Amino acid sequence: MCAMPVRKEASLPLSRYDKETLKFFYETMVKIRDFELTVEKYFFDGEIPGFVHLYMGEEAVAAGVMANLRKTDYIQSTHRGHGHTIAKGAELKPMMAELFGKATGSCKGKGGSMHIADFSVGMLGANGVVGGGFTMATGAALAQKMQKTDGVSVAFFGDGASNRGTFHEAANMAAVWNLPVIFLCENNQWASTTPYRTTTSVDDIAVRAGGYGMPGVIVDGNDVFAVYEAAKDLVERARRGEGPSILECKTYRIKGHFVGDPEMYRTKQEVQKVLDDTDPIPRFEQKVLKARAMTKKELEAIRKQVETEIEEALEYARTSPEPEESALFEGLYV
Ligand SMILES: Cc1ncc(C[n+]2csc(CCOP(=O)(O)OP(=O)(O)O)c2C)c(N)n1
Repeated sequence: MCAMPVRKEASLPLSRYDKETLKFFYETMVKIRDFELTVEKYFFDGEIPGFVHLYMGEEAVAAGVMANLRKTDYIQSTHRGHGHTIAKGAELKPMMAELFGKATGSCKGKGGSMHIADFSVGMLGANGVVGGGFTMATGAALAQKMQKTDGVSVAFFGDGASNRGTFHEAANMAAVWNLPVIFLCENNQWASTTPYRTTTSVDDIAVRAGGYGMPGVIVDGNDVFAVYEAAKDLVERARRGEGPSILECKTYRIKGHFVGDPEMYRTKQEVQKVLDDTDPIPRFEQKVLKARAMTKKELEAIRKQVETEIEEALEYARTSPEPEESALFEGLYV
């Protein structure tokens, strides 16, 4: 029997959250937003090479999920990977340097935005191949199971990627082998220029969980509390050996598909409406202030500290050396 997915809302009162978790949510979301605003500027200025996809608008997903993960857990990211990398705990200096293509970057300047990785924090890689992460996260989860750790793997993916064969192959295998993997859909309503419903046969991606005999959960992905609580349940059940699941977070990307996208496929009003109504950062601020869970002063202090960190990362990246020509063939399998 195929179970239908469950829709969940945040239900814990804010008084049940400790200060550290609240700070993690805010700091992570603001860090992602500010990091990317900086990246966007320097890409337009011509200092950042390559191709850049921004995560802005989807910050609550990365922050809510990663608050449940340990450094030793694994994540597989997408082509839109800055948010995942920051939230998993990567340092900003080597990250920024990577985007600038510098020798001090986390991948020595060879990965750039779309192929950034940081194994030291369990971030196994962003990926230019849409749907390329499902099978790798499933493989990582197989390793975790065989090594008898209680670690989990999370495969982030977009709504567009859910229509690739790799999603279905990995979901089936993860279910058959009862692996500790969470398939984490960031349904941002668009796959490049294509609206969700044009290419996808169902209203909710999480419906597909039933076809593989695993639980599916749907949350408002712009509410960090809802994401956190739903991810917590699924991560804990995976750690207990109860197997894979799908969590679908309904969200929205507020910038173009890539930096420089003329965005001919949607109106400015559509984007503005999301910014006005559901942008996860002001939403968080309003909620914690209203509940007196954090003060304006505390929020301001976090913003200031993030600003400084990003300035330092930028300075580091801009003043770092380019990779040597001799490094071209290092790190290759031959
Ligand atoms: C296998 C493959 N097919 C097509 C592309 C081109 N492409 C890059 S991003 C993208 C859309 C992906 O949409 P989605 O998975 O919803 O992620 P989002 O961009 O919305 O975050 C496509 C089709 C690609 N990079 N890889």
